Amino acid sequence: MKSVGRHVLVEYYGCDAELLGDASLLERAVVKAAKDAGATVLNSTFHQFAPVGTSGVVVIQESHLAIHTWPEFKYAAVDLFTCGDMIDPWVSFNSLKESLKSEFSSPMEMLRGQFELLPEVGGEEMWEHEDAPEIPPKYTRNVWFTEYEEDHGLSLRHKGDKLFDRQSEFQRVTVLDTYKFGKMLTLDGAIMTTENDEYVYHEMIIHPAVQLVGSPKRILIVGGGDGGAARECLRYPTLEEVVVAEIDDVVVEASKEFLPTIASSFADPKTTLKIGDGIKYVAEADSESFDIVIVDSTDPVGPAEGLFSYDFYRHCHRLLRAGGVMVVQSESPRYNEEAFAGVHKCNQEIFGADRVFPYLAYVPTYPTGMWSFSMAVKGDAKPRDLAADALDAFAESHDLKYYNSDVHHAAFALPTFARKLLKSAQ
Ligand code: SPD
Repeated sequence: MKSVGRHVLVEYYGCDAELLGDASLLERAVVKAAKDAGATVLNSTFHQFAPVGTSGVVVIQESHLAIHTWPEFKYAAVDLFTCGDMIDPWVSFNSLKESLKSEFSSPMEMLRGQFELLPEVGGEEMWEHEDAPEIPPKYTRNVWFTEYEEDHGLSLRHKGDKLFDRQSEFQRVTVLDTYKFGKMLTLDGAIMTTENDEYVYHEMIIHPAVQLVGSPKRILIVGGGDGGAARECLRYPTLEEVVVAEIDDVVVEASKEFLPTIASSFADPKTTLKIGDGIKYVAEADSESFDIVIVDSTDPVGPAEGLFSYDFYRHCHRLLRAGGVMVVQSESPRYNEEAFAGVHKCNQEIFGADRVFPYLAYVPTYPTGMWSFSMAVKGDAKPRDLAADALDAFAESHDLKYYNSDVHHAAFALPTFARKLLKSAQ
C-alpha cells in the first residue's frame, strides 16, 4: 500500500438511459458495485431530478461510491473511493460498467493520502475508542421520490425499490413504499393516493354529496381506479350499484395488489367496474340514471384532460336524476388556479349560478396540500343546510377519520384569494 486510499474517477459513456434516470434502479446498481468489491455498505442517498438525471452516494465503511447521471447523453460521472487494502475499486468499476451497460468508459486512478507525504502521528491505538457506542443509522437506504410541479415539488423518502412500475397504454403506473405515507400510487410521476392520507380525499369526495342526496341508489365514479371513492359509497345501505368507469386497467391491477385497503371495493358485488373511456361512458349512458356522479380524475393533462371540459359536465348533468349531485375534483386553488376557477365556471353555466358549491380539504401529499372539489346540485338543496347531528352520527358509526359535521360545514368556507379567483372567472 502506497496510500491511505485509492480513488477511481470514471466517465461511463453509452449507458442504458432508462437506468440512469431511475433512482431506485441506480441505487441498486451502485450498492451492488460496492458489495461486489467486498465493501461494507453503511448508507445510500439517491435523488432523481426533473426533467431527468439522478445523483447518488453510497457510503461504505471504506469511503464512498458516488454517481451523477445525464440520461439524455447516456452518460454517468462516477467516483469510486476506497480506503485500506481489502477493497479493490476496480472490481466496483467493472460491476458498474456491466450494470450501466456502458459501451465505453474512461477511468483514471489517483492515490489519496500518499504515505510518504503524511506525517507520523502515532499508532492506530491512539485513535481507537472502544467505549464509543455504535449508533446504527436510521436509514440504510436514503432514496427519494419527488413530484415536480413547474416551480415547486414534494419529496418523500421511500424504501428504495419500486413495488410496481409499468408503462400502460395511457401512463406510467408506479407503486412505491414510502416511510411517511405508506404505499403510494403515482401516475406519470404525480401522486394519486397513499395508504396514510387517502382517507381525506376519498371521504371528502363522497360524503358531502351523499349526505346531501340522502339515500342514493346508483352512483357513477369516473376515474377512481384505485377503488377508494367506491369504498366510501359502499358505506350506504340504500346503494344498489356503484359504477367505476376507469380508463386504465393497470391502475386497478396495481391498486388491488398493493393497496388492498383502498381497492377493497372491487370485491363487493355492488361495484361494477367498466374499463374504458369515461367520456364515452358518460356520453352513452341513459339520462337521469344516477343519483350522484363523481369525477375522481387525475390532473388535467394526458388522459384526464377531457374530464375538465364543458361537454363532459353537460353529460354528467344529463345523467343525474332531479335532486342529484355531481362532485368534481377541481385541483389546488394555490397551484392550478385555472382548473379550480374553470370547473366552477363551467358548472355554474350548466347547473345554475347558485347551485355550485366549491369546497376544500387538506391532502398532505397533493401539491400545496390545499385541495378543492366542486359540488353541483341538480335541484335546490344546499350542503350548508344539513343538520350536524345526522352527519356526526354517520361519521361516528363508520369511524371516519376526516369527515364530521364541523368539517362538512367548514369545508365550504373559502379563503378570500379563492373567492376572488372564482369571481374573476365569471
Ligand atoms: N394531483 C393529484 C390529483 C389526484 C386526484 N385524483 C386522485 C385519485 C384518488 N382516488
